[in-house]
Amino acid sequence: MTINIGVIGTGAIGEDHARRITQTLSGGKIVAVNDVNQEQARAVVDRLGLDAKVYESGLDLIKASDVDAILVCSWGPTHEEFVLAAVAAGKYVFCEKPLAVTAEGCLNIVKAEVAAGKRLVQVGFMRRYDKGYQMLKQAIDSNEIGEPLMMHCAHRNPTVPDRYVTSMAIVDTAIHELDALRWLLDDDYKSMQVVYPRRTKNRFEHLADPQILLIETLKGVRIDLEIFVNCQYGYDIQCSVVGEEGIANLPEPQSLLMRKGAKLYNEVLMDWKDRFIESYDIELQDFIRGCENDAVGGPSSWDGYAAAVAADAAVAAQESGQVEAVVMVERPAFYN
Ligand code: NAI
Ligand code: ISE
Repeated sequence: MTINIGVIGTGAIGEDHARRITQTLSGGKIVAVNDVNQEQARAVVDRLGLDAKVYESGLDLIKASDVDAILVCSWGPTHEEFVLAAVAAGKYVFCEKPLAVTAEGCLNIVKAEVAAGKRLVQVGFMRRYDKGYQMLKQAIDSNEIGEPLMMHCAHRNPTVPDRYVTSMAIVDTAIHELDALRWLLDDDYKSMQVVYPRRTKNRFEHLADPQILLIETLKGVRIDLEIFVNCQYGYDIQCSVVGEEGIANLPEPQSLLMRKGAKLYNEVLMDWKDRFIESYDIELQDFIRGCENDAVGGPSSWDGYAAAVAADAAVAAQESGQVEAVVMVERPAFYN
């Protein structure tokens, strides 16, 4: 059985996902693509040698009778409309983060999916598929380090483009931790606060960088998350869980231990595409299997909503300098 897939947004991650579905994974075929930049869409079709129709409109692609499932890889503000259209068409949809740019938008998707009566949406929170994060979760769930008390995390990018503004440190970057940490701890958030260390000179004038997000969960776990998107030296993701009986640390990505020029060192990756390459492969293979078996799983619309509520509170905290409460609606039984 082959799942015919349409990709909306053929930029960096849209092209990468189309490549992995075509060259690495099994069970899926890209039959349709769309991008507001049509030349971009055509260039991706050519580069990857796809046998795919280029649509002028994402909504037409969703309606196409030969498209079974959709990947939404366009810019964040466009996600809600495309995901809602896919759900209305009864089609499976994998949506890159964020599910929608506001909690309200995510809730619209949650309501539409509940009304549809079955899981149709998988959100691209790929860290849940990363082996290192899964080992951390296993250590927590098996009580190997006792009850988690604190976490120390860092999300560092070498650089970001100048369109990147201060709120994106939360809604574009920390959103990965906002999902992964509640999943790791099986907990939800109570509050968010943001404090600003001395700013790096390697940033744009309009961007506060680095930032520290201070999080409290409902069970009382305290988390500090450094977000440093112009750190220069590499793409570096750190996560340390301090428990009552021990500490579990996210493993470093595998790399050669070098002895050279009187130094002993490991190289640091520079790109998120390389750091999480296996996780992206596994999450999308999981999505294709979910489509085949009529049982899409993985991070849900509810998880997209929970991360968005936390992000909204964190952005409010960036602006107010205060501790901001995280308040969610009641979780529909559908997602239990
Ligand atoms: P990008 O800018 O490279 O590509 C986005 C593409 O979407 C562009 O080609 C743009 O023309 C197209 N687009 C924008 N509006 C559209 C519309 N209404 N209809 C059709 N196409 C439209 O951006 P990138 O880095 O690929 O990010 C895309 C999404 O993926 C974002 O939501 C981003 O947050 C997410 N992302 C997720 C990552 C992860 O680690 N899971 C990594 C990078 C991005
Ligand atoms: C990007 O959109 C991603 O999702 C990456 O995983 C993240 O590390 C980066 O900060 C974002 O800009």
